[in-house]
Amino acid sequence: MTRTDWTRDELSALFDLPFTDLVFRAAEVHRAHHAAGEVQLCTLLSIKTGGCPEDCGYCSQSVKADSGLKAEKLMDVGAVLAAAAEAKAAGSQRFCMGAAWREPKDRDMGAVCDMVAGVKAMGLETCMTLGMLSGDQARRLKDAGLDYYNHNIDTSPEHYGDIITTRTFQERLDTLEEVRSAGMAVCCGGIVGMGESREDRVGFLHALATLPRHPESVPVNALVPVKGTVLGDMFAGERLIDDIEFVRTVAVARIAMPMSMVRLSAGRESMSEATQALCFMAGANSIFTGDKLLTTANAGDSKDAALLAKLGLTPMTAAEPMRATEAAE
Ligand code: SAM
Ligand code: DTB
Ligand code: SF4
Repeated sequence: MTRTDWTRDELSALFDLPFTDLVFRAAEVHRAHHAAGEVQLCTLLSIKTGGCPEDCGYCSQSVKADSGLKAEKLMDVGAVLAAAAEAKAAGSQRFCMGAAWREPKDRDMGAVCDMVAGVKAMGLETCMTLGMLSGDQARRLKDAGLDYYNHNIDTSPEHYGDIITTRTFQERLDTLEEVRSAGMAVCCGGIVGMGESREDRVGFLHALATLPRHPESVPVNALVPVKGTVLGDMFAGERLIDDIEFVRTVAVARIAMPMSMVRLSAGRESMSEATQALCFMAGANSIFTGDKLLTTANAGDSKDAALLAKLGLTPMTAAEPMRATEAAE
């Protein structure tokens, strides 16, 4: 039975373990619940870029950011499906579509649902991240064939207001509940390296690990400092998070949420191969592939293939079907 009653003290004690003990424990948990030699490959596409009314301090796509990004319209369904076909050909298992919206407008739902249905018909897992959802929108996405909805809590409840002021932590939880009620799997994680304390990282993982059901996917992003964003400018040229502390965060996520896929997400571009290898050792078993995340650069397929080959890891082919959900039942 997967535990959802973790205390902050317990997670804090895990963080405090000697590093090799922590990684060893995380590796044990990883091996007990997953094929430890396999890594899930996911591809991202920004289906609607820029011009977002929210003020997330890390994001290049906020209207408040001076990142030079030009606001675009929602992509055509055909162009999205062409990108999905490319991702599939490159070996990706999941196709994640992101839109720079506070929430989708009902007039966009038809096109968005067509995208979901088209990508699903190619045999890819479907994921979308469109901001807040109403219950009705969540059900429409589910009916169209959406497998996963990504909606990050980003940081601890206490630190949230320092990063984003245009919505509350509770509003994130409300959308997650709508996603669950509609019967979709949840992808929910956050960002480290935003000037948060160790306690905030504990609080962030605690919030995830005490949800009524653990998210099936937990993306752990390292802040990509984008010029013109509040956080990008604040931390320009600084080391955002110590590599060892990043690996600790991955390890604690793995131990606290044994069934979940833990995704080494944004920030891999600036991470050494050795740090990424430690993350895989500590239980990360999913990455974003391709040469672009949403608006910033990513490692690229050939670099990733070389890294996986060097480490003797293989791309996951069969979906791990909603493990965390099954375990909670
Ligand atoms: N607008 C939707 C929302 O915020 O829910 C979806 C798109 S948003 C770009 C998806 C996630 O990407 C954010 O929740 C955040 O965790 C992550 N993200 C955005 N910019 C980032 C950055 N510069 N570095 C690391 N992660 C970032
Ligand atoms: C997530 O946690 N990370 C992805 C995905 N979910 C949507 C997005 C990362 C974005 C990184 C910054 C950018 O490229 O704009
Ligand atoms: Fe908008 Fe999402 Fe970026 Fe926040 S993270 S500004 S909601 S696109």
